[in-house]
Amino acid sequence: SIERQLGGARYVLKSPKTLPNASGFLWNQNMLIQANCRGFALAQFMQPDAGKYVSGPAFEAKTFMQPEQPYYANHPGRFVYVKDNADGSIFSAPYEPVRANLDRFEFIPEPHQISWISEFNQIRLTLILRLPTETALECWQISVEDLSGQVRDLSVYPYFPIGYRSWMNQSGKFEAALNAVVCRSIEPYQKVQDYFKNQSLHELTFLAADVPADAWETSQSMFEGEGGLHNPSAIQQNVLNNSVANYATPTAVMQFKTKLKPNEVKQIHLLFGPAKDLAQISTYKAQFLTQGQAQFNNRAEEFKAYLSLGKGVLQIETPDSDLNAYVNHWLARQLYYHGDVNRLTTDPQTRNYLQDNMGMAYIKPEVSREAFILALSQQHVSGEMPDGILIQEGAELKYINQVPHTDHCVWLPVCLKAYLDETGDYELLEEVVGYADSEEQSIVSEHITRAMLWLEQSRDERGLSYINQGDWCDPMNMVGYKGKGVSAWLSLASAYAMNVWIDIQRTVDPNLSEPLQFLVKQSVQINQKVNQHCWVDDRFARGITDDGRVFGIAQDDEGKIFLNSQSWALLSGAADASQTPLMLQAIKQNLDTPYGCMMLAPCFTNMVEDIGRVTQKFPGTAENGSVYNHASAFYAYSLFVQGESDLAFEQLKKMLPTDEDIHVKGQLPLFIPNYYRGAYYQFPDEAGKSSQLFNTGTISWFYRCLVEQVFGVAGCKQGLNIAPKLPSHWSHAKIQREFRGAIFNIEYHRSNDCSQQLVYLDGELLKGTCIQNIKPGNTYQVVVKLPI
Ligand code: CEZ
Repeated sequence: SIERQLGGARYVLKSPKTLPNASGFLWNQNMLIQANCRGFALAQFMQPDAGKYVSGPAFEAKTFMQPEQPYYANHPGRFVYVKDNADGSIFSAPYEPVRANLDRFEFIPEPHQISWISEFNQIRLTLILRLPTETALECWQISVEDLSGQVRDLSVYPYFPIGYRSWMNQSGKFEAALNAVVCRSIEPYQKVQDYFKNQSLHELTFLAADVPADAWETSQSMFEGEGGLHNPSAIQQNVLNNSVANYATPTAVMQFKTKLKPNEVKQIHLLFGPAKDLAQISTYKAQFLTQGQAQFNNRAEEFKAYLSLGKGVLQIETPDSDLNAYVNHWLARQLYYHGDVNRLTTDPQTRNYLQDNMGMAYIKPEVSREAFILALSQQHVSGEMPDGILIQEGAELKYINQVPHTDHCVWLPVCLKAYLDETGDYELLEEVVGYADSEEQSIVSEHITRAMLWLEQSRDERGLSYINQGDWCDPMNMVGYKGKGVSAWLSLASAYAMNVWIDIQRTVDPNLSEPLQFLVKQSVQINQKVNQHCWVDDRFARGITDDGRVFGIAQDDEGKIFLNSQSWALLSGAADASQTPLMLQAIKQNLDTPYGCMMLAPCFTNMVEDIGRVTQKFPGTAENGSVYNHASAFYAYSLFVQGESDLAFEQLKKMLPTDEDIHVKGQLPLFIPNYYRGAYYQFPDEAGKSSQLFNTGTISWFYRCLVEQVFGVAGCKQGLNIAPKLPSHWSHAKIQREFRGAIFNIEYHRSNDCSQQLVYLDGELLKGTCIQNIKPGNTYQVVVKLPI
């Protein structure tokens, strides 16, 4: 029931029941929408903070995009009812709310649009959703087609529920001059200052059509009547009631009476979204709705043009068709989404901002450059980085960014390394940038050295890093809230970050300055201290609590092993040759599942008051022992660096749904989700299920692993370094790699006639592994021979 078309550029899901939560997502500069195969949808737009323009029937929390969103009958969605006026039979597209037994169903997510085909009773309804590239607005095309060869007399009713918007003031009515249902609400508030703040909000939600509506309904309860969503009373009537919703839950429904000649197709175009006032709706209509299909098609062309600016630097042809499909059509897109609109927040978490921009180095490096500078301009003179980066005027640190986390400095050199490799832009290190809390200015290098020194100092008497109320693991908030607890992971990550920074600095000048020489010693010392205090039996513990309890060890009841401590010990050099196999064995035994490695195990089933909120999450979800792909990506990266390439590749592959496990994961391979359910041994029934959430730091690391490790085409200061780590079962592969303005067509072959890697550049054997003197605009042919 799932078909991959165009090499993976298109998927067709042929039943609304096999993967009921499968979804696609579209975004632009001001909005984001995730729509699932059955018609349910979640959308956000910027005003300037992320807000919603429709709600569920109950009041909702407002934080970030949630994993595993539960859908229910009244959940926001975009639906179209169709009634055959001759016999009164009804169905709805795509599938909800009527859930009729359709003769044909197709959910077709593509990079630039999402569409659905539903057939019932010899009527075909095709819905297509597109977005403009800037405006927070949904553009819909509804096509109704007769398949019976008879004259048909139909009523078509788009039903776009608006939901419970406000306990202060909400209403809905049809504005004839606009041919639109317009619903109004007032954002509930109590503080007088919020009245002034709320002036920027777009408090109208409208549905406008290019075909005059014959009738409409704006009250949810009038629409449903006694029939309910499966068979709404309003639709059982000949014409809708044209009611007004005065302080009642509003909805947007229109009726279009349509006579079709045999095999005729008719189209209706709709705009749906938030607006400030009626004038704006009329501007939108002029801009997006007056020329019917031609204008609708422009949306596709524009969106494709937008996506092509984010196409990345890698196209692949490998023996693995699942990997090819994802990498060639979806990976860069998911990365571009993160890097271009920063997950639609105004204060991205610093670690997310830096890692998303690490990925952006492969897409639009000039954007990464600006992002690093902006982040550093918000650094404190002490070297400390803030919890979030304010990327818009007037933005403030909200939600999780008001909780002090201690890892943000780590990401500076780690992410910068990928950027420097990709661009060779070492001038960035010389840029002068200010600080948040002083008039002082210094060059980027000095900023980062200070960040490293801050990490060095933020350690206790044992030499381990304070965790405060969290590190990379957001909800690990009670290990160190009394000011004493330490994080083994952060200690290791600090040592690794220092090492990366020292290497970068050595490339610039082999004679290290005094602070850098100091850091060389300290990173060695940190590794020693972690070994001394946190190595227990066959693993590195996760930390030591405020009261001195070492946790994340076999002696614990739950949370006996944490993946991140092991991965980063491999990266930092803390693990020696005798420890590594022990750790890998412990991971295999405790954490490995068919869907990837769990982040910790066994998952916590009870609150642990000296670890914190993470232990309250449901076992197997998110940080409490899911297969948290971001952590799996760290693990994969650390394995590549260790030379465990096959095991590393396996981690990457498990992130993608394949024919074997797509029904367990419940998601199409259009994006890598932030997690798959873990708790493999504790809750086996749910294990493997996708969170359906496409916001994740995984993507940048996945891309980096492919470029730098699998295909071994990372840049260095002098040029392009060829050092592939192809999975051993691949005998060949082909890629196209764009790099510093040139194109490299690279073929890899395993062959009997070589005992070590041989690189041929335009037919000539290359001395060493680095291709130098690259001329932008040139195309190079490269053959890489690898031993079997
Ligand atoms: O968010 C992510 C963060 O955006 O969790 C990661 C962290 O490194 C990322 O920066 C691991 O903790 O508050 C919470 O409980 C959660 O931790 C969320 O913030 C979490 C969600 O999974 C959203 O992606």
